[in-house]
Amino acid sequence: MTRSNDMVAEALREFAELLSIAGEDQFRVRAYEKAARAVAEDPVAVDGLDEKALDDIPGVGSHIAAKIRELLSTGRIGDLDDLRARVPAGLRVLLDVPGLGPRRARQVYEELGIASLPELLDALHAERLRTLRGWGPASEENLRVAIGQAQQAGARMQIDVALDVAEGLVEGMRRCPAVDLVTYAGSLRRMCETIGDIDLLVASTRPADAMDAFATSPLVANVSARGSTKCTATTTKGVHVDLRVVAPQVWGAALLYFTGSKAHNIHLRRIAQHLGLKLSEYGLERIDTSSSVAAATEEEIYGHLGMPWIPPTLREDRGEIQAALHDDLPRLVETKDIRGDLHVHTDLTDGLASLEDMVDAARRHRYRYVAITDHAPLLHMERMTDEKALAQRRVLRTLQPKAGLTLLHGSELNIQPDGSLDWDDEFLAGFDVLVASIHSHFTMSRDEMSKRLIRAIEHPAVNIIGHPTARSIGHRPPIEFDAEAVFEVAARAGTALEINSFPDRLDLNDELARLAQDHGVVFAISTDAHSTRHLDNIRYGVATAQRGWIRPENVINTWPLGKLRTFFAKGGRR
Ligand code: DGT
Ligand code: CA
Ligand code: CA
Ligand code: ZN
Repeated sequence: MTRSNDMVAEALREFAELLSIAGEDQFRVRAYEKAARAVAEDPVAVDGLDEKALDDIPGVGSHIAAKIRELLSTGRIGDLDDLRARVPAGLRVLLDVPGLGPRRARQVYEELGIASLPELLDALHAERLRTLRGWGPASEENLRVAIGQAQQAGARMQIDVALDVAEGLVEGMRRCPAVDLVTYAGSLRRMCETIGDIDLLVASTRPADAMDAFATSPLVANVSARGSTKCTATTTKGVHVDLRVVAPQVWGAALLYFTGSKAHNIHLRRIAQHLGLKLSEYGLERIDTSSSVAAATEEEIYGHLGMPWIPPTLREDRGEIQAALHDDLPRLVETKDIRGDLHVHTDLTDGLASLEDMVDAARRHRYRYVAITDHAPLLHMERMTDEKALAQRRVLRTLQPKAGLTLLHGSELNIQPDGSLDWDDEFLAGFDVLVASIHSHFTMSRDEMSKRLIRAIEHPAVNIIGHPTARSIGHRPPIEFDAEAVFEVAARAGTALEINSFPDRLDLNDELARLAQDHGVVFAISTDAHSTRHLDNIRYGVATAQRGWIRPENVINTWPLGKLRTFFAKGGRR
């Protein structure tokens, strides 16, 4: 018998748990729990039933029957997506962890302040989860197994998980005397939005010693294959690693090869052939005499192919090779160009840290300015009010004299299905900066969705559209709209589009950002921080911008404050 019932029951249970996290009415929560049990225990397979028959299952009302029918025919429940989208960003990434579940995700978030996957994996590894109420060594082990199984199933990693592991491995290898050079290559060096496996590259004249150091590293759990220069292993956090050891004199050729992308490599090889050269992981050599032309550094190899060094974030064969040949590579925005974060939450709504702590953290980043943008009232579960917003503004003003950076008071508004926003125009005018985002109703016609976005973009108080496509990597597809039309309006209206740095968002993504830049759009690279640690995520937003060929002058938070304030005024006064 089919177990569509299990799938449905699971979704209903998640619905109940998210309603409970959102602080919704207990009757509604219990109605979903009851329906989940009823479906799980019903001997009849639900996937053959129509709405009427579903309604007849004891414990399932007409409202929930309609949701079940929606799930069975479309594979999703729109309201469940909305509910997931409304949970705090840091908690959201925990909800996606296999084997954790909403209740425990919230417990970990609230009691340990864990708001990212690397932090969760650290806690699991340090056996800190078992100290929580209701947990023990067995539940830690179950979680470890569930995460490991998901990884074996070919699931790609979030970039922050991969980078955390890779940086630990590189640091460890650097301490080994047999290691001359070490770095990570592959999709991680290109800063792709998700990572299949980590490719670690080492230059050494004593490969066996270097491989021993890797195999016995405390971060490596299990070596599955070992040759004389190649090794495949799994780390203690369940991450797959390919290690290659090469001679120092071919470092550049190997780094180029193993960084990829494959398409970039193939295009380079074609160019080499036209020049009578052969490019491989061992170097660039002449086809006729097989004598080596270059191998030690990437710069030399690119140089002999007639181009400057190409940054790894561009190596996707999306025009970077032609641009390099014409010495026309874009200057790319870098993390050091970023002067402030324009999307930050505090514990006034769903953040973990206080206003004071977030301001301190922004100062530690040596920012010149930071915008505090807590959620607005229409995201009901956050219970924002006019009074709370004004009180926060007063506190912000009292912190200003000793802050060491400019504190901007903002908010993250909710774009309604018709494009309208929270608060009236007079109240909105009191903010220094406003982000407007879509947090619900992700499925509308392309035409209606475009109108919705355009209305928000054209609002005179809106400065930035937050996470414009509202996607959640691996979970929710981007919303559909006429990108070119929307970008044209954004460019004309003086509304920036966000490149959200959250590892499961990266929104706009690289390709859309590039298209937007071509239409004259400017960007805010922001973290959407819900904890002090999240401010570090800026590197993922910057990398996404680089992959979209974004130049620093088109990123508003590289601008000095005066220019930024003029932009925020949108031609009027603010
Ligand atoms: P991933 O791991 O799926 O996120 O993506 P990559 O790009 O890290 O791919 P991976 O780990 O399979 O290989 C690492 C690099 O090695 C890849 O970016 C380019 C290079 N490479 C692998 N296989 C080939 C190949 O058949 N031809 C060429 N030209 N390069 C390859
Ligand atoms: Ca890889
Ligand atoms: Ca690999
Ligand atoms: Zn936000």
